[in-house]
Amino acid sequence: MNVVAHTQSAAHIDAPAWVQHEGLKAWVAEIAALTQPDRIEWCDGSEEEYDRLCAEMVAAGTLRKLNPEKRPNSYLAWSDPSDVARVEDRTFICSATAEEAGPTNNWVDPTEMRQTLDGLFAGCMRGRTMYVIPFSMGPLGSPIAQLGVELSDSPYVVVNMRLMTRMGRKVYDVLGTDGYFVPCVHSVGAPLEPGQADVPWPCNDTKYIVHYPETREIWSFGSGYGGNALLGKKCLALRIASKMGRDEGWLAEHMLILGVTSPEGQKRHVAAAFPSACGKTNFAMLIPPKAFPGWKVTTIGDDIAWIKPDANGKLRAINPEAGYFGVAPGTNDKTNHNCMESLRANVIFTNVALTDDGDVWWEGMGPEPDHCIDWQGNDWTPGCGRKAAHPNARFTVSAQQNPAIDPEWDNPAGVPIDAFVFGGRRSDTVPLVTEARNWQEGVYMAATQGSETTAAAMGKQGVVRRDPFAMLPFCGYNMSEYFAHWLELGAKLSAQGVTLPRIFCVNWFQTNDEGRFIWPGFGENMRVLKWMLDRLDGEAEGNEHVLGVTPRFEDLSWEGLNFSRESFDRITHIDTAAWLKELELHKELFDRLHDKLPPELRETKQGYIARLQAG
Ligand code: SAT
Ligand code: MN
Repeated sequence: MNVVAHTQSAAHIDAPAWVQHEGLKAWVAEIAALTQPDRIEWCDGSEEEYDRLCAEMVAAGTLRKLNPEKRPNSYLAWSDPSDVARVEDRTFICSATAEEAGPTNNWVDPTEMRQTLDGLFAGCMRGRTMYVIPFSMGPLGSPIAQLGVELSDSPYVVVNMRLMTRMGRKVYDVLGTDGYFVPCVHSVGAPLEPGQADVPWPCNDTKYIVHYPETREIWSFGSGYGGNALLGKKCLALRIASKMGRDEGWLAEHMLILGVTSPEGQKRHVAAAFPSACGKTNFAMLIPPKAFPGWKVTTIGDDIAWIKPDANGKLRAINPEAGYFGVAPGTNDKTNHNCMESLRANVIFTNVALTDDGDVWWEGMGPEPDHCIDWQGNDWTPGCGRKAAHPNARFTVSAQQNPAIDPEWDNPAGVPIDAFVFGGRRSDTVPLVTEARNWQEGVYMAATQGSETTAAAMGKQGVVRRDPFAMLPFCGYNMSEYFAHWLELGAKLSAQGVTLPRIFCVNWFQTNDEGRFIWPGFGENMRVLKWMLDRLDGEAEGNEHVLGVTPRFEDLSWEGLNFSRESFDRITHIDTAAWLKELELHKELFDRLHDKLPPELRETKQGYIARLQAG
């Protein structure tokens, strides 16, 4: 049904009767006229559609069906080796001016970028199907949620979006005849000539991940992988939504959300931001140790939080996503039992290894197989010198498969946030946990958080990469204005008499002289989490120092864990000289952001320095 060649009218796109939105139809016709797909398919989000597309991708060699006895209803995709991760250097925030994008984002004048993209997208879907993918970020109809429609020529994107978002026909019920949606255009950038054979993972060496914050549009070209292609995730739910939040008085954050229920039944909610490789998914699915009988940790989200003040000013959060796109390597039954349970069936794996019995394997999953096929399709044996799974190999799975899913995870009203936690990976200086004295000092800590680069893992002094709020690659506007937004929101809510969430800063990653982690982490982080929650009730003591409050050894519960006072003192000690040096390093970040940097941050820094020097 070659319906679209140079069609300008909505009449020729064969929209099904359940699509009643004329604006959407006109936009689909416009994009089809530009990209010239052979066919248009209006996705309904049904299981039948999912199964059919997966079967088509198996036939095309894009997916392998895994052994149904080992991994029911699950698939494995191997990407092109050039298309394995987000491409930050090809990600652009095309606001009207460079200042609005700020010094931490790539910026190109929007007029110029539109010209470039018009050229790239012209005819780019020839020989392919354009899928119309309606989705909701957040519970359908929630006042915090947003709708989007992604037009993509990748069936892999369709099936992943069905797991990662609320996708399908039900979105049209909310959208109605004239509802607002964020338009997202995606192409792998690999048109096919008549008769030309396809490859298993089409993509293009030229890649653009482009955001127009003013018109709230997303255009992505050349990649079929993860956040480059599943446009609801980092593009919409963080870059575009952070800008919406600034304009409208709410927050779109790179945060997990978890619930903690005490044996007495009191429930608290925590939102936590960590840069990549800090065990975010593990923290979101934490299992309390045996010494905490009756305590329960439940997952609302593992990656993104949208947080809005309710009518009383209380900050309430939803997880805009409906699935997990998590890193597979390192995940196992000990590090994350709940995650492994989530992955038993109905999973799409990308770039992990295929075992001889038709299952999957990755580094750190468990015992090495004697033989498998690596993520590039080659034979792999232990000691061959290559990784079997790509280090950024992923699983895509519906959140509903998580045995620790929070009963409120889909509540349109969200959950009330009691505490924010910020963390990084630091081998020294930053203590296990610190409660900020107030909102402003908490914002300072979050703004200056960072992780050591891998040089540290090789035993050298690592270089700290600052990653403010873990938002560096995800803030859709000027990072300095983002800090100001956090400060203003806090000030506004305080002025209304609202009790703000407390802000804590954690570091699970201090190392000893042999370079080994001192703190056991994982489930044992429950001990720190409990201290934080007890602080909210005024039930936990701590040592107040120049940066805030940190527990003393006797302030944590140690039942069931053999951890020495000496080790604890080492990972909670405030080293004055190290902190003076650390604060000096923050200057680099502040200099880079100096244009619109809120003066409160420099004042906070001066306050810390003065207190440290006063000893
Ligand atoms: O590829 S994603 O952007 O979805 C995940 C990540 O890189 O953080
Ligand atoms: Mn993330």
